[in-house]
Amino acid sequence: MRMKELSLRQDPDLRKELALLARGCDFVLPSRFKKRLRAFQQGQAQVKKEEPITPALSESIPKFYFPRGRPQANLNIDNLISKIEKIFSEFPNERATIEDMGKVAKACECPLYWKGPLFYAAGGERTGFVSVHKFVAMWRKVLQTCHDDASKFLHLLAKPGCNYLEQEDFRQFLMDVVNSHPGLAFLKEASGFHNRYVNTVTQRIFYNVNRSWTGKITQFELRKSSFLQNVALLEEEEDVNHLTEYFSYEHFYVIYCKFWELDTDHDLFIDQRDLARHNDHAISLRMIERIFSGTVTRDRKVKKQGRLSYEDFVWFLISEEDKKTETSIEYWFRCMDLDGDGVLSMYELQYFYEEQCQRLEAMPVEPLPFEDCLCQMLDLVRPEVPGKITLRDLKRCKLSHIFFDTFFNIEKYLEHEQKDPFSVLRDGETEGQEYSDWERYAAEEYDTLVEEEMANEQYADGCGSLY
Ligand SMILES: [Ca+2]
Ligand SMILES: [Ca+2]
Repeated sequence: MRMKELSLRQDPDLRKELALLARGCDFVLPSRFKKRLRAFQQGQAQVKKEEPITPALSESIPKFYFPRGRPQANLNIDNLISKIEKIFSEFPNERATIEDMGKVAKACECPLYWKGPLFYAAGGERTGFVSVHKFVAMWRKVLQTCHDDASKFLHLLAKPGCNYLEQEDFRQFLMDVVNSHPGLAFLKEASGFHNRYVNTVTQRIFYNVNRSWTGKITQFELRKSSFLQNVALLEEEEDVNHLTEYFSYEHFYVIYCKFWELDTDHDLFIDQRDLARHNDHAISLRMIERIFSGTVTRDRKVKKQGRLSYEDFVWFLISEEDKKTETSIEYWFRCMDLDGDGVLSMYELQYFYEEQCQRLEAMPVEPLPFEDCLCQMLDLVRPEVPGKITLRDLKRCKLSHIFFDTFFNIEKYLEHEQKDPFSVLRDGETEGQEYSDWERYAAEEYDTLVEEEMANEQYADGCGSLY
């Protein structure tokens, strides 16, 4: 019995799962782990009966599964509540408006910009204020049931009874940021842009946080991401442009202007011909077609109606300009995996390379024969199973951007070709890199757009007047 228990303990997979659970992760254990966990626990129980009790084994297994965070020891809820009641006593009729909620958030020991979610979770939207009783009842329940920031924030934003967040759940929170953050004060006059900014930030949240692509952010995903740290930073950082992961206005401006250029009739949708014009037709038509196939877009009508929404364009542009992130690698992998079997096979690579060859010949540049290109790429990716490139291989190789550009972006492919191989290898080392490819692109494009704007003051339509 002891041997069996030891071998389970040494099992690296199980240990990893246990470690994750011990940190309070919220996800369902695969059944094979459940079985092994049960066996492990039963093993422990029998050891207790059969063997002399040693101190280590006599302790019962501590609770390690905390779906709503690990409860804090000595948490005095009544103390916390009395602080909040004191703040409410300062307000007329002990009612707080949205403007008062900053003080309430601080009394709750929350980051300042939790004020919107706190207000709306206590029903403030209906009456325009929250009473002390309603607020305290709501917050007491949160304190009793949610034990860390991810769990509390999700509870505040989610629809009743839901344990995940969908895109619209972020709306009120983000609108409150737009309405009250000093770094976005200039947007006050331009209410038409509030929605666009909120939509863009929402897409960026899902792009970075919703690693499962389900459209539903779980507590586990929220906890693992940098999002709540960024929400906390909104309080200290007066310039939202420094928060480049989610909230940067400049990044929004770049994405929106890039879309505006392609969306010539400004109905907020683009078709394949519009998207093909991106970056001077750098992306192959076969790839453009794949983007409209429904494999990487949230809007279900993309394939049927042949048009891409602004929200889906946000995903496209970030993936196109930074092919080193996990989401981006998944994005392009999905596009290249024509039969969806989870492997890029030779015929799929050849399908995309054919068009690259035709385009090179038209330039005219003599293309590398497919076999030579294939050798180079296999050398670069070094797949675990020879000849079969998986998502895992591409994430591991650190040069996924070169791989993808070789197959569908003629301009970037030629750029990589002109670099010496050593600088390319250095490029692959993203760790320690000060700016991501996306940040660099957004900064350069923003400067260009502002210069253009200054050079042409008469350019007054659409996004022209909003930098
Ligand atoms: Ca259009
Ligand atoms: Ca495939």
